[in-house]
Amino acid sequence: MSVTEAAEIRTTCAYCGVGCGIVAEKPAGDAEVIAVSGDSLHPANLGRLCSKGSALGETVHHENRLFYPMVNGNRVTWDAALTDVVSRLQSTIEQYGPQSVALYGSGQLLTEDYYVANKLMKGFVGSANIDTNSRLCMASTVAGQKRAFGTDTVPGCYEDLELADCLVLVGSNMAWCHPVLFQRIRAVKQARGDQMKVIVIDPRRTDTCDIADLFLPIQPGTDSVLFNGLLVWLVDRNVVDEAYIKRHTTGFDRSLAQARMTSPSVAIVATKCGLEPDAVEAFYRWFAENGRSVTAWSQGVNQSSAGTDKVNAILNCHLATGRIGKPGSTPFSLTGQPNAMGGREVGGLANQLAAHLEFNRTDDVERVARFWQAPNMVAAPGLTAVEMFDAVARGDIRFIWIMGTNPVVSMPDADRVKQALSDCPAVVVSDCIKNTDTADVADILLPAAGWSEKDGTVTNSERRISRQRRLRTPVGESRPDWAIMSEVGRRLGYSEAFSFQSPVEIFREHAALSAFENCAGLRPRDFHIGGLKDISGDAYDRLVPIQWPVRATESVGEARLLGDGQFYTETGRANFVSVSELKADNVPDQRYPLVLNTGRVRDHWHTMTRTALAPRLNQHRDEPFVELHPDDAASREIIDQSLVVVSSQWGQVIVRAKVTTHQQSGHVFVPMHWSGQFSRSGRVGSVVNPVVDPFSRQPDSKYTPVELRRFVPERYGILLSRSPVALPETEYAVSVKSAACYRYELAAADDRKDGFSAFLPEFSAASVIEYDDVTNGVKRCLYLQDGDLVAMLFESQNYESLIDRAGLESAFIDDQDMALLQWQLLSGQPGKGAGCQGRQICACFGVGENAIVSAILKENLESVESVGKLLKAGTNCGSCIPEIRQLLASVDG
Ligand SMILES: Nc1nc2c(c(=O)[nH]1)N[C@H]1C(S)=C(S)[C@@H](COP(=O)(O)OP(=O)(O)OC[C@H]3O[C@@H](n4cnc5c(=O)[nH]c(N)nc54)[C@H](O)[C@@H]3O)O[C@H]1N2
Ligand SMILES: Nc1nc2c(c(=O)[nH]1)N[C@H]1C(S)=C(S)[C@@H](COP(=O)(O)OP(=O)(O)OC[C@H]3O[C@@H](n4cnc5c(=O)[nH]c(N)nc54)[C@H](O)[C@@H]3O)O[C@H]1N2
Ligand code: SF4
Ligand SMILES: [Mo]
Repeated sequence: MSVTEAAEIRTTCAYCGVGCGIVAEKPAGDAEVIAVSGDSLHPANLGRLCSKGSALGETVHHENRLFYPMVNGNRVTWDAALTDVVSRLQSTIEQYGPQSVALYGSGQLLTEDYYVANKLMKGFVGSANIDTNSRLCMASTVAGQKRAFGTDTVPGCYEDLELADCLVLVGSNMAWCHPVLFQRIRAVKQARGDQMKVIVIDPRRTDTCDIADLFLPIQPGTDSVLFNGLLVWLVDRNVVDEAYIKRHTTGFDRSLAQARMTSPSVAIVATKCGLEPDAVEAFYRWFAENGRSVTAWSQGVNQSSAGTDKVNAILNCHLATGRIGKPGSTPFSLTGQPNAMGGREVGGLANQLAAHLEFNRTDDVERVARFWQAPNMVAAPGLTAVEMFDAVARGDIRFIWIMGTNPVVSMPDADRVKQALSDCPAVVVSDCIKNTDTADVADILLPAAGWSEKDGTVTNSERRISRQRRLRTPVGESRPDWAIMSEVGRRLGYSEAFSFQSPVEIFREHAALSAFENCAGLRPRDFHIGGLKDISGDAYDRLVPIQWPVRATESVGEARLLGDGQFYTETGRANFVSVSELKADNVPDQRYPLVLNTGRVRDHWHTMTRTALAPRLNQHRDEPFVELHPDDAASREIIDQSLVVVSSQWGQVIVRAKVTTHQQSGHVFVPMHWSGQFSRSGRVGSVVNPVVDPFSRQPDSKYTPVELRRFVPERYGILLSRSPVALPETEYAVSVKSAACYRYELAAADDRKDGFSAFLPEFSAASVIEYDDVTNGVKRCLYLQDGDLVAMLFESQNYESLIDRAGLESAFIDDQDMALLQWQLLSGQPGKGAGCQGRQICACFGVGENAIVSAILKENLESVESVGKLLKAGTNCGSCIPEIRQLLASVDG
């Protein structure tokens, strides 16, 4: 029996770079829910899953799927759509040259998709304008590692984070963004206690601090000063490995001299970074004392106008101590997307060639051209993401194909990106989802097969290649991305180069290229999976997770690299890179005095095209928000839960205030997730500045000067509807899918007499029962069709007087006694059912804040374990343990 015929299929999670293995039950026929569990055999997760991974099977149903190709909003055949793509591509190139076309891809494509995209553009279309959302994500790490190691190598593996005696987490909210890896570390930390020091460096107190011995609430952007200070400290206390520096590196003296300029003493570092000197010293001491030190980082480092320098400031400290690629002793970059690493292997960025070959290395361009037999091989790098959309805005790029990413939401200065795409003569979007902010401005929509429907490979943060396996046939007419691009390649006349009929054929070619002229005499390359270049279809089917390099057929992969001090530079030595201080040209001023930081929440994935389909993932944070310090709130008369306008010179959003001391005064945080599909005015990309790092060209999504002001509506509303409705065109509108219905949170600036019902054309045919409750100023409306409740609308001038949402939602759950329901609703009683559960804490078992607090009070619970025993909360994926701990503390206090 082949792997895909089995009742259970092993595959890989669609979300983060931890790359957890999943066991999925093969769905019967057209089933819209797939049962998934953690794969106990997968080395990344050993059976664990986080809240998002556990809910993956609930996001594969047909809601909002793009079933067939569309041109200008009309359904067409595949043949017509591809004819259109090819003719627009060819005529654009004929008229304006290959530089006038571009492809913008994604770290969520499979390696096989990505390989074909890169080959098509760089070898055959003849344009290096292929960049990906990894530019917004990993580019600074790629640039920093190349500067230091001569290649983009992640030297360590997950086990190193467990083995470390000193674990430094910089700009990483691992508890929410790499939750299973965080659970692994938590388990070790619990067992080892003080033997293992964990340091978290982040401007805000995140849930990751839950396992921290030391939290450094750093001033944003100043990480280089802190790590330069560490280098100085290590040298002054003789903790550096002089033999290693001498034998394996260059540039040490210059970098040290530079570090002494920015960071001469702990006192000066503390002042510049906004930290307590004692805390800085404790960090330095722990790093110095523990040979087994790992520094792991993510977007607080990469997404910065000084991102590449931050990476090198970190790498300098590891080079100085020889702590590279050794057990429990290494720098470690956490990749974000499931295949961010795979994208780097195939050369998905505009300044890379495939298989870690380089534009600026002798003969590499010619080498790739020869391997591909490419007629139009590019010779120089193309435009990077921000430059690419600028070129679209200028009209220099006139054809763009966007695949597996949603730039109208995720790019900085996103309104400009939206406008540029609206004006662009040819925009092709490949996505599984029909309505996204980017699909809305496309001319041609191509339906892509989704996670459960396609075969291929992905590579996680620790270089581990895992199979994603198809669980069922693609829905509608959707096709895998590699197949769509191969067909375009053939239609362009390159039938042999794009003759791929299955992913394994692409994988073999990719593996062969990695080994092509990759040997000692020719300056070898780190990325080598030549051992897999002749893999059979059957072996590919059964491939077990393996860490590259895989140089020989019998190889089992390598957990660690660079441990021998041999690097991939011209000289074989690693480079220290001199790092100066961030000179931002874009700092807060009187008009925009606050710093906007953006990032992620626990249960949503990026632009929410998939996570918003799972009711349980919508409960943890259900509306776009801004977190701000009580002082910043007070000085602007902003109260918790009120609506706030966050504005910058680029744009504005309206979001709900969350006043918290976890945020420092002067900084605010807004999640990146809410798009125009789920909110009228929560798309924060429109506020974010488009400044980029000079080396990596990665935008700085963590630092935009903004101002906040109150938004005081005349009227608030909640609409609950059995089926989804178009987002009402009011100033504030947010949709939330719950288990029983769709909820819309509304607010409007004008107090029209007819209220929100004017915005709801969907219910014009329904019969309406209205009740104006003058005692508390709430107007209630029930919409009935054929005696069935289809929607309820509650409106008031006072937000607080709108009643409990969870109670109301339960009115849609089962067959209702309509008379009783009408009485309950019109009299302001919540419907029967769960009652108010409060904020959802545990997404796995659906346990709300109120249930946990009342259990803590009633049963005198004192530990996370006792809450778990009673309510099951926190006992599956563990992502909510920090929040349970906070509830225990708050009840206790
Ligand atoms: N739940 C969830 N998980 C995800 C994703 C998701 O969308 N949702 N996306 C995945 C992807 S693609 C990525 S790239 C990763 C991102 O994973 P992370 O990088 O962990 O997540 P972010 O929230 O973007 O930012 C991390 C932290 O950087 C901090 N920070 C901001 N400025 C600075 C600074 O100047 N210095 C320091 N030291 N810290 C700073 C922020 O306050 C934030 O807490 O997550 C992956 N995992
Ligand atoms: N303000 C702010 N902006 C940010 C960030 C931030 O921290 N702050 N982080 C940045 C980072 S690190 C990242 S990685 C980006 C992520 O941002 P995006 O990549 O724009 O976000 P996603 O929602 O993941 O978009 C993926 C799209 O691909 C579709 N899709 C899923 N599977 C497939 C498939 O197999 N084929 C095809 N063709 N389509 C598919 C999904 O439906 C979705 O529309 O955002 C960046 N933007
Ligand atoms: S940590 Fe969660 S989101 Fe990331 S791969 Fe594992 S299950 Fe998926
Ligand atoms: Mo990312």
